[in-house]
Amino acid sequence: MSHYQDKTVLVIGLGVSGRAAAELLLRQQAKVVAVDSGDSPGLRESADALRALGAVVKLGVGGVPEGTFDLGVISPGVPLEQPWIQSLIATGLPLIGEMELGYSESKCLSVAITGTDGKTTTTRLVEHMLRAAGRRTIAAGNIGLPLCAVADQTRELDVLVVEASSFQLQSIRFFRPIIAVLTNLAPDHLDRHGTMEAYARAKGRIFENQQPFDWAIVQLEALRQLEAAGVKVPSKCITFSASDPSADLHLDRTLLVSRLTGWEGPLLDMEKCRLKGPHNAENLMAALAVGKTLRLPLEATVQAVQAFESLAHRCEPVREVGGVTYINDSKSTSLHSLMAAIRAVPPASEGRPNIWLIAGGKSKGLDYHDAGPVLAQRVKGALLIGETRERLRAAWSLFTPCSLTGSLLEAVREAARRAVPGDVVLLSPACSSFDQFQNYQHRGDVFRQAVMELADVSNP
Ligand code: UMA
Repeated sequence: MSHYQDKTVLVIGLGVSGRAAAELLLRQQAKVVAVDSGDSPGLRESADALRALGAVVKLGVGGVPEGTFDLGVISPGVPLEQPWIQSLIATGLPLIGEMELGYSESKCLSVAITGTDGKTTTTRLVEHMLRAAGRRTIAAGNIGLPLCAVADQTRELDVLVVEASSFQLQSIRFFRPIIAVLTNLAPDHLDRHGTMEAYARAKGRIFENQQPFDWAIVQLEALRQLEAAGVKVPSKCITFSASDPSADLHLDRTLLVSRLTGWEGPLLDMEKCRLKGPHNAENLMAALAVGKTLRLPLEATVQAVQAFESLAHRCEPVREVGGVTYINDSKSTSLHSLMAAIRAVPPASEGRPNIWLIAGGKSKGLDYHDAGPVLAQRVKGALLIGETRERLRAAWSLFTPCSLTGSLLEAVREAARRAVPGDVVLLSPACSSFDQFQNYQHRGDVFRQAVMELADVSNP
C-alpha cells in the first residue's frame, strides 16, 4: 500500500509542478483536490485531464477550499507568505512542496544544485559528466521537469540531479541530497523573500538535512554569506571561487586548480573549454567537485565538461553581423548575472568599452546601482526596455549613456545602428520577462529572431 492511498491531498497551483504532483498522487490512489487561482484555457485543459483521472479541480480559487485534508502540496510559484496559505498552515495541515513530494517517492541518490546564477548550467554539466562516465541519470526540478514527473523512473537511475530554487527549498521537509551545491548568492527574488538574509536562509536549506558524511560544494563567498545569515552546513565542505585563491578549487589565470589533499594541482584549462568567463569557471569547478565526490575518473569528467556547449539564452552567441557580435543572455534576471555576462565578453584590444547592453523588464525588487563601475568600464551605451527602464536609467546614467526604447525589437535595431566592428550587442536584461514576454525563452527567441533579420551589409 502506498503512503498516500486513501489520503485526501490538497494540491495548490496547477502549473507543471502541480499537475505532476496531482498525477503522482492519483497513481498512488490518493483523493486529490486541486486548486488554482487562475482560470485560463490551458488550466481548463489540465483540469479536465485531472478530472478524468479522478481529481476534484477548482479554478479561480484564491483561498482555502471546503473540506478536510491530510496533506497539502504547494507549487513553487505560489507564495507561502499569502494570508490564506498561512491560515492553512495554522490549522496544523502538513504542507510540503512538489519537490519534497517527488523526493519522498524517489528511489536513488540525489545531487542537488542551487544558487542565484549558474544552477541550470551546473545541473546540465553534472548530468552530462555523469552520463559520460556511464552513470544512469536524469536532471529534474527547477530546470523544468518536476521531480514528481520522474519519481517513478528513479528506481532505474544511479543518481537524480536536482536543480533546486529558493522557492522549492522553502517547502522541503526531509529533502536530503548526498551532494548539495551552492553556486553563488546575490540579491534575487527579493519581491518574494523580502530580505537578502531570508533569501540566503531559503537557499541554505539545501544543506539542512545533510549528514556529516554528505558533501557540500559551495562558492567560498556564498559560504561566508550563509555563515552571516546564521546557516550551518553540517556536511563535509569543498569550496570553490574564481576570485578568492584561498578556496579549495580556484582560478589561476586560465587554470582551474585544486588544493584538496590527494587532488592537488591543475584540473582543467579554461582555454580548452567551450564555456567562457569567470562565472563558468565556477560552474565547472562545482561540477568537477561533484565528479570527485562521486569518484568519477577525472580524465573522463574533464573531457566531458570541456566539450560542453553553453545553453540557449545564457551568454549564447547568436550571430556576427558586419563585425558586431550579438549575444543572447535572456536568462539573466539579476544584476549578478548581468555583471557575469559583461565580464564574460572579451574586452576590446585597446581597453575601450565595446558593449551595447540591452536591459530591462519586470522588476524583482532589486537595487540596480551596484552595476555602475562595471558599466562604466565596459558598456558603450545601454538601451533600456520594459517596466524598469526608467529606474535603470536613474541608476545607470551616471556610468554609461542610457536610452529608453519602446521594445526589444527597437532596441536591437538601434544597437545595430550604433555599433561598429569589434562591438558586442548583449541582451542581458537583469529583470524578469513577464512584463512583455511569456518567459525568458520567449524573450530570447524574439531577440534571436530580430538579430537574424538584421541585414548583413558586409555580406549581402
Ligand atoms: N498560482 C496560484 N496561486 C498563486 C500563484 C500561482 O494558484 O498564488 C498558480 C498559477 O495560476 C499557475 C500555477 O500556480 O497556474 C503556476 O505554478 P508555478 O508558478 O509553481 O509554476 P510551474 O509551472 O509549476 O513551474 C514551477 C517553477 N516555477 C516557479 O518557480 C515560478 C518552474 O521554474 C520549474 O521549472 C517547474 O515548477 C518544474 O519544477 C521556473 C522559474 O521561473 C523556470 N523558476 C524561478 C527561477 O528559476 O528563478 C524560481
